[in-house]
Amino acid sequence: MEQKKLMKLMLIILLIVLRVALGAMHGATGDQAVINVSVNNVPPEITEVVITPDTVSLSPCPDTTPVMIEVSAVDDNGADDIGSVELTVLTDSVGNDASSNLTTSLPVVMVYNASNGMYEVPVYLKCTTPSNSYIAVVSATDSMGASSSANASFSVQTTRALRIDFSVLDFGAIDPGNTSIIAGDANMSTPVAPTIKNIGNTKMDVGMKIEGELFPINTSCTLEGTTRTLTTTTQSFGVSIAPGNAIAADFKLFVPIGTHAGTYTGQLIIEPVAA
Ligand SMILES: [Ca+2]
Ligand SMILES: [Ca+2]
Repeated sequence: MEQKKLMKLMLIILLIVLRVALGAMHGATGDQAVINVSVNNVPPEITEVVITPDTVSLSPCPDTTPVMIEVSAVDDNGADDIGSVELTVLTDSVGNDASSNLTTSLPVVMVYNASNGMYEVPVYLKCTTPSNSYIAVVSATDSMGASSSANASFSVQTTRALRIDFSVLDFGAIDPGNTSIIAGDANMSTPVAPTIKNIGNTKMDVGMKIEGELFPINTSCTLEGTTRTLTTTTQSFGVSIAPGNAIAADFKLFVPIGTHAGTYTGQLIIEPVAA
């Protein structure tokens, strides 16, 4: 019995102690302070610019040639703070504006590709883009208008190419001792009047030769005032045709006295050569 009384007494004492403790807590007084921080905006950073291919071989005119530009960019305010990534400038190796060689005007907005995490855009070079090295400048801008830029270079190789608008030179029926003339023009859509066009990206001269039975009948061609008698060996004319330009090709055929009656055919081979 004595032990039970003692237990009861201890329990009562414990409850009193607890109440006192709780009472003390209810009566506690604290204080408070405002936490303040301003997070700065930092501009995006372009970590990589990749141009593919870095050495471009142009397709002959009128085709254009694609060049892919890819950019990696980060922003310490979060990837979603990057508002836009653009191709802003294209210059040649000495810093002159070269954007007129593109089929689209600058700036060109680049598109985010989730599969490789890069911003990318294909641009198209005109067929007359000169052989040179070029610098592409790209710029990344964030939601607050802060931006940074970076660049990469690529080179364009020389493409020497020509096209003619005629598939046949028909000199007709001629008596021995006579001459037949086919006059050319500078219009690529008139095949009866032969035209040669430079469809490459560099100045070019023209080389010509003939093959077949036509030789040794005297056939000649005149380009820009220079006449060459055609043989089975390629000869150049010493002309300089600018990229995209077309010139007339005048042909003349002379049938010498003593030529047997019959049909004579040959093949005219025309190729671009360095001007
Ligand atoms: Ca930012
Ligand atoms: Ca023509």
